[in-house]
Amino acid sequence: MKFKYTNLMFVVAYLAIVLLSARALRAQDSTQHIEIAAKRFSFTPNDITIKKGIPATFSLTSGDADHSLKIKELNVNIAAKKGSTKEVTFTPTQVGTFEGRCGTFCGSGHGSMKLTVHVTE
Ligand SMILES: [Cu+2]
Repeated sequence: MKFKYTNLMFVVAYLAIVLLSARALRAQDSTQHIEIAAKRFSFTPNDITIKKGIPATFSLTSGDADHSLKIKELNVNIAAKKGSTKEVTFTPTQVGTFEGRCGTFCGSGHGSMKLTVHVTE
């Protein structure tokens, strides 16, 4: 039987597409990266939704002063000095709505410096 080069190329191309899309899907699912800017007296964004069971990286950048972010139930506690960025990676294990607060006294409005994290299925 005559070897059909074009058929082989078709099979190779098909397998490459299948493998690459599987890898792209995995990469998409592998980490949720959230950048959070802290300044007196708010976080931006202040309403974040992440998925349960998928690692999340929170990257906190402090602008005008030292700030931190504490979310007790999610075991998040990161402090970023003025002008710097700190990261934490964690995997949420429970669905719910959780409150995060600034844990570093940063002035008169410090107590109102909050954000909300929703963990969904
Ligand atoms: Cu503060």
